Amino acid sequence: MAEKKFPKDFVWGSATASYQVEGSPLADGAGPSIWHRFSHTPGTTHEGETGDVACDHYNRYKEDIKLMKSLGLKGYRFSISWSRIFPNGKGKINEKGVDFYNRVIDELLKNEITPFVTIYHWDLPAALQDIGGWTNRDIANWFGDYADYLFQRFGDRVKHWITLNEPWVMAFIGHMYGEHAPGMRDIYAAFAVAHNELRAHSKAVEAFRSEGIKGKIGITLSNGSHDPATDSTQDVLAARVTHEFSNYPLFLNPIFKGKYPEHIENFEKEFLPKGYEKDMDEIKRPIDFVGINYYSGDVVKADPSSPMGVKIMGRGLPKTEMGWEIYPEGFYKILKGVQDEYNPKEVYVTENGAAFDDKVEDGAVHDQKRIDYLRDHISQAHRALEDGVKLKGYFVWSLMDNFEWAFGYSKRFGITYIDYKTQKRILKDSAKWYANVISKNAVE
Ligand code: IFM
Repeated sequence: MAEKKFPKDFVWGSATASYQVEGSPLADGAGPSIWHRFSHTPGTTHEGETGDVACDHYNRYKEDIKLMKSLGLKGYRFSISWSRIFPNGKGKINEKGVDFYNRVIDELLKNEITPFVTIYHWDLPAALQDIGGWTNRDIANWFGDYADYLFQRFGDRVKHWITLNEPWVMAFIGHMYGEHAPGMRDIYAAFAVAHNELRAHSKAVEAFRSEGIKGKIGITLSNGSHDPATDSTQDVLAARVTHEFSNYPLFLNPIFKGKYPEHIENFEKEFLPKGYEKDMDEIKRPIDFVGINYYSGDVVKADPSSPMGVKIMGRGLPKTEMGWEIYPEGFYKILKGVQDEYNPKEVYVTENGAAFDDKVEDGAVHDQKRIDYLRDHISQAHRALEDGVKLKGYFVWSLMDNFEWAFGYSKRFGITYIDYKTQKRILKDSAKWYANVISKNAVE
């Protein structure tokens, strides 16, 4: 089989997020986040599971970084918990929270692993939720100040910054479908949140530039490949609307072009906050890279009887444990689409991976399905690279099994298995396979 080589400086990494791995959410003076509050509310997560312990990464980060080193990882993407730094979201600073991330960053650098920091991965300080959270326009300033503070404290060593992780999920799963914190069900609130996320992102980029940080800043967006179920004009339009609404265009169109995508303005304008047009000039601001998360693909049919006018269907392909169809070609389409539509200076795959029902057998985890998934997706990333996508790195989701939000610990995405009873880490076969990809800088 032919070997697909990657460029010499390609960043092979893995990703995690604070609430999903750290545990000890209230340790050393940290304030509660909305995920702490939500997961402690009965009926919100699988079997009432919470991030109280998670992977105990807060205490075991050294061991985990050693593990990364043993795999040859070049980069590690992790997020900072806002309420460890500002327990109330603003005002009083918690030095012990700053110390924790200083220790993580220094340990990574000591091991020659480049830190990629996500400023926000869904764990808003609960104190800010009490004053409206992401629906409050003031959040753009709260977030801008928080980000600015991170640049001041960590910007000497962290050169890659991601403002927000998957703002679509936070806006719509958290505020329209109510399945994530803060558990709201209000379409107007969801669109207001999406708009405020863009404003907040812009404030952080502005602060980054004015601090003069010698580094790069971008945003990470969630994506699925949504193809028309048939060639009919209606299905083609339904797929396009779905793409513009739930993929990168909803955020990149404002950031790169200063306006919402065409079909959002055509069909969903009524949901956007009044006077939103006045903010668009400020939202349009150059960024250094785009982060793409991709897991799955589906097909879309026009369906006037459904609330959004579309019906999302499968192709009958094999699924992961999440029930998501495995469609590697869609990964290529998303990467190529982002380059063709917005021509970003750089693109990183900030998440890609799969949950499977892993079992430990004689101390090993033979996760061949995950190896197949990763090989097929990395091959499509290579194809995108060859076709002109300015792809600079790939981060597997996830370094280790972790708290999968409302699914608790029932879904395992890691290339490392976590025995939650003992906190023992076991490298799955996919981790060893990935280490081999990294050392060869190639996939077969
Ligand atoms: O676990 C999540 C992550 O927090 C954000 N992107 C998708 C992953 C898998 O669902």
